[in-house]
Amino acid sequence: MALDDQIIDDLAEVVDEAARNSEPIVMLTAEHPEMTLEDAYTIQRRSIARRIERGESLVGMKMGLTSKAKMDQMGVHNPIYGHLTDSMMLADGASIEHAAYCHPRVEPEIAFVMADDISGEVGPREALAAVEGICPALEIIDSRYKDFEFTLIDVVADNASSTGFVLGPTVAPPEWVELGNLGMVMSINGEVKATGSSAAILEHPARSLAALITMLDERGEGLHKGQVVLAGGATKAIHVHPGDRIGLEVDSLKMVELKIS
Ligand code: OOG
Ligand code: MG
Repeated sequence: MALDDQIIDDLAEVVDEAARNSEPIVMLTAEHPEMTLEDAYTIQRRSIARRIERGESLVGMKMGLTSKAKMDQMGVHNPIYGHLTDSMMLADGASIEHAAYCHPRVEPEIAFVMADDISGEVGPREALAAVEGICPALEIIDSRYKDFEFTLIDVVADNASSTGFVLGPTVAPPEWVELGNLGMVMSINGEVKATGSSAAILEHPARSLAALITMLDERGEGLHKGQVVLAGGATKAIHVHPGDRIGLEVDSLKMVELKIS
């Protein structure tokens, strides 16, 4: 670690407060250019610990930057992960207030629900064996950085821009569907805004799940039964506005919806 423990604690408070108040901040690396990726993940974990101290609970994890579209949008080449708490979970069809966010964007995703605990350096097949089902999901990301100016390290410290997510109603066992190539169509007010395939997610969403479990293992951690994992956006993120009704249709799965007021 490059940063002093006290600085890591202070920065965890900065990102936590920014997320809590939806208040944009200057990227952390501007003042701390020596910050490493490992420091950033420690800041992320400490910011989540603060949320848990306030009564939130950990419900799962998200992968980010798992598709070429997202990597290009961010100008990076490595997947990252973030933590999901119960306060980020929205009901299918829920309405959220645009004014409560900094600059919210939405992404079409596939989510896994875990049937078993799993940890270690695993491959996609092994990862999939621990899955109970999959669902279509919309993720709302809301980077807390001013003017979208940040490095990969800043995004990791900011919990990979995690803000909210909606899971679709259907949880189908993975062997029932062609998980590696499901068509995905995201529309806003009935107009198609993004189309893609689950193949865009590291070529197969199970590879994203395996990559997450393997990255968590570096910290001696793993996934637990019942946890949700967002595999990452299949297309680039789309800005949302008041009055938007966002829908995602994924082949073989039911639709998931979110409204913005
Ligand atoms: C980082 C979060 C990326 C995804 O699905 O790729 C992400 C960002 O774009 O702000 O959630
Ligand atoms: Mg995402």
